[in-house]
Amino acid sequence: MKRVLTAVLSIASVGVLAACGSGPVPSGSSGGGGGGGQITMGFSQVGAESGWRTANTTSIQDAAKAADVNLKFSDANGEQENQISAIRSFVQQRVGVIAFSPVVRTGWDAVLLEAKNAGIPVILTDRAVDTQEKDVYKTFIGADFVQEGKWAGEWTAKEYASAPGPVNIVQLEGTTGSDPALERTTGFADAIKTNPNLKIIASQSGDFTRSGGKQVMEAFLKANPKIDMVFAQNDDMGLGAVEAIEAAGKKPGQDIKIVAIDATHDGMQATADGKFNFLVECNPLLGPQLMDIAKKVVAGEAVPARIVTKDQTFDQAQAKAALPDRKY
Ligand code: GZL
Repeated sequence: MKRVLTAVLSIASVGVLAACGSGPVPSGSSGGGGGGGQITMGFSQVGAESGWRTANTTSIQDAAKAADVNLKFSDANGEQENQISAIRSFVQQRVGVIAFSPVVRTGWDAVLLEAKNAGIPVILTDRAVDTQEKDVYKTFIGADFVQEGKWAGEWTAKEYASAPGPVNIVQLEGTTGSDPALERTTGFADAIKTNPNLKIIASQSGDFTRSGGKQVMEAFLKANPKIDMVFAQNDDMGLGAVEAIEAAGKKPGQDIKIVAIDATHDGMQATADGKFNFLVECNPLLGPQLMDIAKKVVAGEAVPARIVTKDQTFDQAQAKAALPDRKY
């Protein structure tokens, strides 16, 4: 059954929900926007670690061009200190709005306060932060990662409902401390609790990369004689696991089942080919929504505190049917 988690808040309902900010941003307070002129956006991107990230970057850059937003784009190569430096630089340049995908959840208070004190609004995209500071960002646009983990776990519980125990599962976690890794772990664990035969016998970060997934899976295979299934928190690590499983002389999708999250082209192809058994989408095409919200924020309009992007799931038949029309 194809499930679609519809957007909890659409842009159209902007007027309905209380803004999270402390009211309109004075449009004259920053050089890069407001007052009807072209908006300048400073964007700090995590890096280029996965197919998802590449698609996300392309979406943001294309959407900025289409929306006539002057985009200052910085790639942090996976390092939080690079993101903090980039945000500081955007503040010094007096951009009209700052947006970023935080590589990890914590450690942002100081730089977010600097942006707030400079009167420059901040938008979170893709990943959330943990902060006690009030009104340091206007909204968070991104998926519900707990739900994604739950869908993966619910499929697993169903797939092995009548299997004699124990069912040995290994988990390839995303970047340590990142919002998607923490929340997908939570969602998956909650969902598999329904079947006591399901055991996570090993769990380690592959840092959302294909090479990371392959290295960790090689170690799991050496240390665990019986592995029934892999929960890969993104396609790239799942594809790395496929390489390791095949190198060990086993059949991915058959001897060892694989459930993954992202649904990028390569993940969809692996699912269509039967090497992945179930796939949860995490839509990376956040660019158009980001530009629309940024214009509203710079204009001082109220925006929803949280915008959840919609996801869906794919089994092999659904992946085969969807592949020709996929945009990433
Ligand atoms: C999810 C995103 C994650 C993807 C990975 O929104 O932050 O980071 O699942 C990417 O592929 O590296």
